[in-house]
Amino acid sequence: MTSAPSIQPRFLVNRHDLGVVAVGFSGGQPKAGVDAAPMALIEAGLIQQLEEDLELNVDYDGQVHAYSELIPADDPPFRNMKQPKFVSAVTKEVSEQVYSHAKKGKMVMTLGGDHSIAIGTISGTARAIRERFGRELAVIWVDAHADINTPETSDSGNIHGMPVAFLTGLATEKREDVFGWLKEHHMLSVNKLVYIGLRDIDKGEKKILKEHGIKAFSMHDIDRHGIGKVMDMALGWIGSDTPIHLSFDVDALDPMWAPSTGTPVRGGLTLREGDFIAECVAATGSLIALDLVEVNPSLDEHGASDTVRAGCSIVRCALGDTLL
Ligand SMILES: [Mn+2]
Repeated sequence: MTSAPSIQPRFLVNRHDLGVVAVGFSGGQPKAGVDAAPMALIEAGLIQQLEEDLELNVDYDGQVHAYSELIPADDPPFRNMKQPKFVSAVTKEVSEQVYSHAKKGKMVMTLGGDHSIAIGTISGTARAIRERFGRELAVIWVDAHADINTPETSDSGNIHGMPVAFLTGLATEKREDVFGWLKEHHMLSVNKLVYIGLRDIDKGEKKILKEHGIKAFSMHDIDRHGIGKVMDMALGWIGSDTPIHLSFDVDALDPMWAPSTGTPVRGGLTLREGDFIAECVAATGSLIALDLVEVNPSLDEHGASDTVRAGCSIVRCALGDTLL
C-alpha cells in the first residue's frame, strides 16, 4: 500500500524501533470513555498498519494500562485540582514507561487517555534526551486549548487543562504526593514550546502565554498565513538540531472531522491540515516521541469511527507515511 518511509531521525539509534504505551486513563477530566481510545485505535488496525505499511518494529506490551492499582483510598481536591493524587501517581508511572523505551533509543508513541498524561510522556522523553544527548527537548503541542492553566487560574480544576503548567514549572503548587516526583530533569523550557491550532484560551492562560513570550500559532495565524507557512515558522523557531516531542490532541481538528472528543471547539484544523502538521514534523527527522490524546469513542455514536480514523491517520503521518 505505502512504501517504507525514507526519513532518518537524527536522534535515534534506529528509526524502525517504536515503543508503544497504551494509557487507558480518564482521570484528568470528568467524562468517561477517553480511557477506551487506545483499544479503539488498536482495533482499527493502527499497530498492524505501523508494522506492515511502515515496516516498524513495534515494541508493545499488549496491554491498555488502566492503573487501577494506583487509585488512592482518598483523593480530596488539593488547591482546586480534582483527583490530584491519582493523576500524579499515573503520570509518574507513564513517565517511567516512556522513559524505559526512550532510553533504549526507540521512538515512543503514547495513546491516551486524556491530555493530563502528557505530564508523564514529556517528562519521560525529556529525561531520556538529557541523559542520552545532554540536550533539551522541544515540544509541539497541537490543540484547540493551551492546557497551561495553573491550579490557581483553572476554573474547572481538571488536570487535563494544566499539564503544560506543570511541565514548564509554571505551576509550583506541589506536594510530595501531588507531582512532587517532577524534578528538574523532567522539565521543559517555555522557549522550547510551540503551540499550533489554538482557539479556546482561558483569560488566565492568555496572560501566561503573553508574560512568558510563548510561541503560539492560533487558528487566526493559520487563516492568515496558511498551514505551510505556519509549519515553517514553528519548525524555524525550534531549529533543526533539537529533538521534538509532538503532543497531538485530537480536538485540534475541527469537530467536523473529529467530533468524539471531550471538549470540541468549532473552527478547527481540517483533516489534511492535521496530517500535514504530522508530515512536516516527520520530515524534520527530529521527532523522538508522539502522543495522541482525547479521542473519546463513547461521546458521539456516529462520529466515533471518523475520530478514530483521523487519529490513526495523524499517527501514520507522524511516523513517516507519505502520500507519494
Ligand atoms: Mn489538550
